[in-house]
Amino acid sequence: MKESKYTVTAALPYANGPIHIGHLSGVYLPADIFVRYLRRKNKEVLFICGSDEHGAPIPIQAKKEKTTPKAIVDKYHFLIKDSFTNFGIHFDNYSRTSTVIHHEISTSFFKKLHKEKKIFEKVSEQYYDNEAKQFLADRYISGICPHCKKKEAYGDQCENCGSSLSPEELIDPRSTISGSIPILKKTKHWYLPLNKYQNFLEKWILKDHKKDWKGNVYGQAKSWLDKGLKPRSITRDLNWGVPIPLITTTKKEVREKVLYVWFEAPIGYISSTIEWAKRKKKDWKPYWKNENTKLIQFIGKDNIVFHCIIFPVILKAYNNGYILPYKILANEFLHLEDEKISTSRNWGVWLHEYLKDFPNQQDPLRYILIANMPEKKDNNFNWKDFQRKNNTELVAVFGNFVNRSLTLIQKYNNGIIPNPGILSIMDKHILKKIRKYPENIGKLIESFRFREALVYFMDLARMGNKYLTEEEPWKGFTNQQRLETILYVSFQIVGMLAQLSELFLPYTANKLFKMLRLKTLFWNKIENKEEIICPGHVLGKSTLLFQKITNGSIEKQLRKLGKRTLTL
Ligand code: B3M
Ligand code: ZN
Repeated sequence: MKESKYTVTAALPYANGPIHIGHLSGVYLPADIFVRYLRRKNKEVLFICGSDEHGAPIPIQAKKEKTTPKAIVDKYHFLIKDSFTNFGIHFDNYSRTSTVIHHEISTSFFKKLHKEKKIFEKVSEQYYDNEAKQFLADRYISGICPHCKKKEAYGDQCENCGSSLSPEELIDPRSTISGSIPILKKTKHWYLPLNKYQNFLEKWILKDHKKDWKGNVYGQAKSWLDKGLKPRSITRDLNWGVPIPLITTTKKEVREKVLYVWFEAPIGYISSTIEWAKRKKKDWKPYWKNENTKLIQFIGKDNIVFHCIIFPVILKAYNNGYILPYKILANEFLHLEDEKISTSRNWGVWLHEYLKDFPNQQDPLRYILIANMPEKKDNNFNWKDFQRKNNTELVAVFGNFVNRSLTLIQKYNNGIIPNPGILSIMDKHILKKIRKYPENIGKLIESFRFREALVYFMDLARMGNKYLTEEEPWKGFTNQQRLETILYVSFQIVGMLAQLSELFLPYTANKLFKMLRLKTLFWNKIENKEEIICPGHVLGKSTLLFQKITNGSIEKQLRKLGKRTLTL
């Protein structure tokens, strides 16, 4: 019998551009490793994501590309979806917020909250571009950030310091459409009274054992609570998004008004689950309404307030048995060559472009992005480091050890795992150590310490490499039994490496499993098995696991940076 279920969500990426290494190491790789681990633990897990196709970023991108918002979301949805698949990230459902289901579900949330008077309407003065004849929601307005004083902060957020903003906080506001100084004009909107949920959130976040949330997530949520929550509008004057349902108001009033993207996008996790359930003819409710289900959300650090404050309030206000997130995980930012990744400046490494330049080289990128994951503070990706880690760690340690072991066993034992002879102290020590790996890696992953898990994993390869170098089985061996023992011990390491690598380096794991003629085992099997490969097992054909990365290919990437226009 399986115990509690897991609903794991990864932030819905905006379909306004391709995804880059920052997205991968911030959100999707940690989520992927965690889900791979849960699946190996034979847990019932549903991994949910989809494209966020609404909000001002979409029509803004459409204008840049001189096309329609619909053409933009269609183009990027599929590009993003393929990038995930091509990097081994397999969601149970990858949806999009433009689906009919999502429009229905998010509208029904709004309707119920409206009917039960959990939201209220208010007319207020908001910025309006008199030249473009348009209200300036969120990213349509920019100005100086009141916190870090950097120019070009948006009406909803400063990308430099990460603060969430509202348009009236901006110093010297300008319309991003015409560049003109906006005027104030009256408009009606619907508000979620977050202030009424202050006590509920304080109890849930600050008291209910939520101190186990990661520091950055807890810290941001707490600082919002400390400042005191205010009502927040959940609609926008925009003609792209989920139209607000006509309820008590006239058609004219709601024309060009849509649900605020941060109201409906998180509901997208639920609609994506419902879409999955319909496709699979399953019940979606246990994944969202069963108290034993653990909802674990992987997000970017600029999404914290929406997941810790707004989404939980929506779920609570809707009051229909929805569970609240059990854990919310956010990493810090990844920089590229010590500069902030920026799509508009073309300062990034886009996944679909990387794969064109480095075909079938997903794992080296996954490896460095896990090794440099910005778990506690911002971190950096640079191409030289990528080359160095690939050549001196993946090729020279992991690949070299596996390759040497395979060459030796083909040469001295016809590719068959031998029986061990008498074990030396070192052999015994190694065999004992190997057996601790699954449990220890599991502990690290359960506490979301992916970098340490990877370092620990690589130590196993290092240990194997060192063992072979010290034992020197290729140097004129006359004692066949000792040779067989060494090969036996080495292959216990190789086998464990294969089993564990599936979490981090799934393409390498696949190659290894083929070479070893082994299958991926559930975690309890690798935790409890005496031998990971048994004597008498016949190995398959070997190939090289990793390739060296040349100076030339790195220089090419450096030259490309910031210069090119994105090729799709
Ligand atoms: N689309 C922001 C982002 O891509 C936003 C996340 C939505 S999660 C419901 O960072
Ligand atoms: Zn700022």
